Amino acid sequence: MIERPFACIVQKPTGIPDRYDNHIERRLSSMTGQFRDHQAYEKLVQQSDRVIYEVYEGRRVDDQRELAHGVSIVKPGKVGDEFFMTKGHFHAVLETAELYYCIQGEGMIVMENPEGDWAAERMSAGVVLYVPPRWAHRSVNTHPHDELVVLFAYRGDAGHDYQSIERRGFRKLVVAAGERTEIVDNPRWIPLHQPA
Ligand code: PAN
Ligand code: ZN
Repeated sequence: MIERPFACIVQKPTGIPDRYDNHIERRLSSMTGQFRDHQAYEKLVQQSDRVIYEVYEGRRVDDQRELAHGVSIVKPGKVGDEFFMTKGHFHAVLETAELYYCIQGEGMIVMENPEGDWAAERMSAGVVLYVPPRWAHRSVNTHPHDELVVLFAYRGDAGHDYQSIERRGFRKLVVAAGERTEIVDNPRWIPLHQPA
């Protein structure tokens, strides 16, 4: 249990909280198979295996009374025409929700449920997004230069199921079409619940 109240400040312009317990860096090489242009992906990984997002977590307590919380920072950039993004996941305890608050930057949260319904919401400074129980979620940075900084909170014991997304991807991808952002079908997506 976290015994005492505490506050922290998300510093500007870095988006890094002035107190945190855990810092996670995810590099391009941890996203094998997720970007649709495999050649562009391999080339970029070989050129430089960049950090494409970071997470600063507050103390995580695996307890349903607590709220896991922190800040995720997705870097600007693309693999081919597809924007940098997080791995994305369902919660291991599927029936748990999450709240996002966009602090700075521009992007999109792409979501889907096990039945294959999907949704995408635009994020910019001040947007609050409620991700209901059962919906997988992924953050995508659509800005050409700025980082996407998002505060998150979810039930402490929710856990993460990354495997389902690693295996079949998200139904929708977010790509650049000139100056515009487009949501397109993922050619390798397979429904989680195939009809018998
Ligand atoms: C977020 C994510 C964070 C990083 O805190 O963990 O944005 O994305 P991945 O976990 O998909 O790598 C969250 O949704 N937590 O449950
Ligand atoms: Zn989550």
